[in-house]
Amino acid sequence: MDRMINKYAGVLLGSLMLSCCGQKNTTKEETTEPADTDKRIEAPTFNADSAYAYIERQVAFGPRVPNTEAHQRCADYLAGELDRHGAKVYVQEAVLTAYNGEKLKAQNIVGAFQPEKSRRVLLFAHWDSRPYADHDTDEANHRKPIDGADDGGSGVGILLEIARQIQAKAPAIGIDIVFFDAEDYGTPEFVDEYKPDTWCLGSQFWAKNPHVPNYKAEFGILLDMVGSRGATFYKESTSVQYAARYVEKVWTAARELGYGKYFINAQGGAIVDDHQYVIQGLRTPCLDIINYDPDTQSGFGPYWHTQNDTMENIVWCTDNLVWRCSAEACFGKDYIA
Ligand code: AHN
Ligand code: ZN
Repeated sequence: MDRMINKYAGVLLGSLMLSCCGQKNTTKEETTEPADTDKRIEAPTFNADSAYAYIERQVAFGPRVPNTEAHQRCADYLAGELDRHGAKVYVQEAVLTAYNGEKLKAQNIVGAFQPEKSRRVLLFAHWDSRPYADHDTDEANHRKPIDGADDGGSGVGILLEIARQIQAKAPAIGIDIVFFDAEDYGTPEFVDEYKPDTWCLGSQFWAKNPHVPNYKAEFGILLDMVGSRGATFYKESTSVQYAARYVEKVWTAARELGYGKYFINAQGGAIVDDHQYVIQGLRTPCLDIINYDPDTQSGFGPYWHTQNDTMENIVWCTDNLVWRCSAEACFGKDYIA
């Protein structure tokens, strides 16, 4: 497992590294930063067991459903971890209205690394878990919350490990890790009337009210359901439409690192997800790395929105590819160890 999770996350960090290369520096601060060089620096090492443990910790709180004690305790844990890893932490509280009128006490949790840097990359995932296993084959489970080991837990787990590595190897650019709340409280399948914009409530709020005024990032990467056995990542359509250049960097980095069988060189469907709202609200190009298979019924894993979204699926067979690809795409030659 250790070796596997390493490769997986490596793709993420790897991708991150490539994306910043070769861009013109325009602001005063940027001109003082090191220019591109040919020196290629290894992505920070990624500890698989550490990322796995971060997912386990989240799941151990119980389903992180807004307005529950498990949710609050997990929020405190996540903010504490980002702080421990050296980020400036913002906890953005908001009361958001769910599809059924319920008021959700939501918290977007932001860790800003080197907040003084003007060149920034945004890494994000949702941290809440779905209150309904409404895709479960057993109807009796439809109103039960899910563990969300993969759906929520995995992206956050990888990003916490990335946070730990950022602290260890301070990159030359600023990085913001954002954990969005209330992503997964969207209109359940057992409700007939479809209401638009009921998913991604936390990111919708943040995109209108970023944690700092005039927040800007060069690009963003969303991790959603990135930890399960046999995950495949197609080029999500909205990502291709608005962030094609970064999609290419991530998928190229993955291919070059030998993970082409996970990062499929083909377009998948458009998915309503947090990146869409960040793209719309902030005009920041964002891409969604999401486990998606066009040949399955829902497009997502068989455990998706069921009682089976548990730690058992988190085997990291896809190695650390998400981490390494993103690091290479994002930090690239700008990454200074
Ligand atoms: C919808 O199913 C509408 N969006 C997928 C976004 C999602 C839900 N990601 C995780 N859970
Ligand atoms: Zn979900």
